Amino acid sequence: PAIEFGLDAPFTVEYHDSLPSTNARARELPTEGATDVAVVADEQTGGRGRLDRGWVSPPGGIWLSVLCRPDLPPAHAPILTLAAAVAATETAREAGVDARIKWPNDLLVPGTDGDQKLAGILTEMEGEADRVSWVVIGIGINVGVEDLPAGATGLLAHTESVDRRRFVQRLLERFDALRTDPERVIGAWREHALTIGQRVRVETPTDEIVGEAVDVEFPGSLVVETDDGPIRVHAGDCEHLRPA
Ligand code: BT5
Repeated sequence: PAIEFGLDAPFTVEYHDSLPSTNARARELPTEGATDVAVVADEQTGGRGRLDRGWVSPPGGIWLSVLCRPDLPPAHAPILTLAAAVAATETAREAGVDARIKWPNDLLVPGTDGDQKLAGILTEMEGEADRVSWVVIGIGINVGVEDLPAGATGLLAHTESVDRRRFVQRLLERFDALRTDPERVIGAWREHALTIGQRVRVETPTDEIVGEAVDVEFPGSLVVETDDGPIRVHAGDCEHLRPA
């Protein structure tokens, strides 16, 4: 691995031209005793989404995984996914792209043909009952628009040029500031959310919840107002969220 990304970020940045998956690489690092490392690749050959879905990762995208060892119980770890979503959204918005957050982990850009997916986040962790041992937060942001699946968009569809190194730097700075500030994460998340106020249908492994998404609560649950009252859905339980 070449460590020559040249960033002065609050994380050690490990850059690769090509990897199967930056998350898979970052997951190897805890055994090497590392923390606060960001793994960046130009291309992924086996990019992963949630729930064994794939993530298309052509060259030139922003494929990034952050390894950290937060002092958190595993049940609170979803706040870090939200922190990453806020960091990515604010960085995209700074670059002139109208990114919004779809709960729990997607960045979308609203358009005339509907919302298009700009980015996704995959969080993986290991830990004991009361304390996380490590967390890897994988963030995939499309830059170019070629070779993407239907329904996807890239930063370059919405802005003239993207300095990926600077983008990663700004994203990591924001994530670093947010990771210990859950109140700001929830506040900023609400501000950028597309989901709040929508009628939604959430599929979980055991249930289908239909109602109005009214809020997000620490550590990242969606509050859905149903005919039977409010239901809190945990981020990890969401298989699909669709407009209802
Ligand atoms: C996600 O999963 O949205 C999480 C994606 C995380 C990717 C990053 S890249 C760096 C790190 N290393 C990895 O290996 N992964 C992380 P999910 O919500 O399950 O969405 C996956 C679905 O999005 C797929 O089933 C496709 O329908 C669609 N999809 C695949 N590639 C896409 C892309 N490049 N852009 C937009 N949508 C895509």
